[in-house]
Amino acid sequence: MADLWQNAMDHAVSAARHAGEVVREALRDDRKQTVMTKSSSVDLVTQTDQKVEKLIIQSVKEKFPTHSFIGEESVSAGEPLLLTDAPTWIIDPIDGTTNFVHTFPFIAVSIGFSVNKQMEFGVVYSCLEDKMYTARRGRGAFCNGEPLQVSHQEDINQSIIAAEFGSTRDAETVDKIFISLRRVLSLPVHGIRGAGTAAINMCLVASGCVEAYYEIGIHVWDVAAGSLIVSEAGGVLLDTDGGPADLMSRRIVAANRRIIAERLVKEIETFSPIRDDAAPANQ
Ligand code: LIP
Repeated sequence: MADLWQNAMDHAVSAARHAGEVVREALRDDRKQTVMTKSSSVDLVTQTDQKVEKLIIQSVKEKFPTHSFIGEESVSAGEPLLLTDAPTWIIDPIDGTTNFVHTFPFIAVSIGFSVNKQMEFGVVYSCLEDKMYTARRGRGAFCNGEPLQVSHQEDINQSIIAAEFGSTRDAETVDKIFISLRRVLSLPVHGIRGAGTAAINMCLVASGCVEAYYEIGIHVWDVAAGSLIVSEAGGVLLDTDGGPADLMSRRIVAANRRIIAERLVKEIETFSPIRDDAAPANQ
């Protein structure tokens, strides 16, 4: 069976690389992308998101016809968001769609793969950096074939933390986001950064570039692949309430060390978006 998952991972890398070519070509095309919105006026989607997801799923179905899929744009179009024990591809065709629309240069294709609800491999391709991040369960994490190792820093006051503002703009949520940011900044930390894509933020943790990343409001497709890349690079994953990470909870803390993760959790004003496995279709 391990050979089969390796075959599947090799296909995921090839599909992500091809998807990256489609993304770069779309960026070079002067014709204005039609930008649509989903859950809010700032939750963006384009035809390229939809085209890339279709290309990935179609290519996988040809090789692995019995496998299941959870794709951001398929779910948005009404497909059920159901993670079963079946081999399941968890796909964000363009993680950082807002970056894509504004040509802000951090755009990722994220492909996670789970069996029996356990991540078996994760692939994140940072299209404009040409960085292919990969991890297979129990076999380490890599960027363009070079091993990844999280930072050894254990003092949060000597750390950089990645955070995002998300795409929810109601006053209550915005207030909680800023309460967390103010508390973290005032620890103090060396800095707060955000790539604008959960997947690349998690790869930055895995690469040792930042000590931790947290966010509330992400979806399973944003973090599935990155979660394995972080853990295989020696990092830890928690829920923002300090409990065990739950990829369906829409909350994540990814850190280099548990001491950093637990210290960060103390500063986060956590809240509970509707879970991915509880949301009606088209959410
Ligand atoms: C994005 C996430 C990011 C979050 C954005 C958006 P998308 O995913 O990667 O962490 O802050 O609001 O959800 O929508 O670009 O695939």
